[in-house]
This record gives sequence, C-alpha cells and structure tokens, in this order.
Amino acid sequence: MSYTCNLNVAIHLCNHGVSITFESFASDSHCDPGYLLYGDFCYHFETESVKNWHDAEAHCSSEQGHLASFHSQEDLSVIQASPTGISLWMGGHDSVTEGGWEWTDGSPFRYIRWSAGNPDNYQGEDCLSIYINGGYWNDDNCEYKRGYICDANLESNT
Ligand SMILES: [Ca+2]
Ligand SMILES: [Ca+2]
Repeated sequence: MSYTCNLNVAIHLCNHGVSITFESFASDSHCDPGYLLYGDFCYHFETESVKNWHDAEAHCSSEQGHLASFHSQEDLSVIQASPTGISLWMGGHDSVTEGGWEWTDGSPFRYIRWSAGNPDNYQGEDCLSIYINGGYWNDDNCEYKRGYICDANLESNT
C-alpha cells in the first residue's frame, strides 16, 4: 500500500492510503489534542479505527463533540482528499423520522450534497456518510463500520 500524504497533514491522518489535506488552518491552540482548527470548528478525522454510526457518535460525544455537520460548500472544503473510495460517518441521520434528516449537534439540516440517486433509504438506510472521493453524501447502513469525522466547537474547548 502506498501512502500519499501532504506535508501539512498530521501523520495520524495518513493511513489506508488516505490523504486528507487541510486547505488552510490556523493555530490549533484552541482545539483539543488530535483536533485541527478549521473555520469555527475543530475537526478530528478518524480513519484508523472503524465503528458503526452510533458508536462513532458516542465516541465524538465522549470528547464533548459530535459527528461532524456541514452547512455549506465552504465548510466541506475542509476535506480535500485524493481519490480513495472510502466513506466516513458524519452526524446526519433520519432515524427519528424517515426522510426527516437532522444533525446530531442540533444544527439545522439545510445544506445538502447528496450523491446521485440518494438518499434512497436502501434497506432502511438512516445514517449519513461522506464519500471522500468527491465529497458527496449517501444515506448509509448505520451498522457498517467506518471511519468518521468528529467536530467540536471552539466554545466547548475553552
Ligand atoms: Ca432513511
Ligand atoms: Ca443510500
């Protein structure tokens, strides 16, 4: 397996052939260890250990955050990756009301970037994953074990 890692990427983000580059980030002095500051949020990309969606959210919560929510194309620009074909969990789900998507952090679910044909609720998919090659979203099987993206806002870290 060959790794392609940008020099400004923390080394723990580079595995499974994944290259995740933070386009621009300032000092991460306001973020907890393992988190990188981007915009108003601290992000942690976990690609080394995989969990089902609920366990991933539980892990992010244990670090005073949530699975990540995204609200604009600009937000999503935190993720710049080479083609990899992996999907990571984000905080969106429609497990309360089918088709009623919400973010685990309680922020409004307005911006969407579904991949073509999704959400399709295939066999009852209720959890949102982002396909790193392209950044499009899929409603996905919550029981699949995937890497995930946590975010935590700055306020909760100060
Ligand atoms: Ca669904
Ligand atoms: Ca789907």
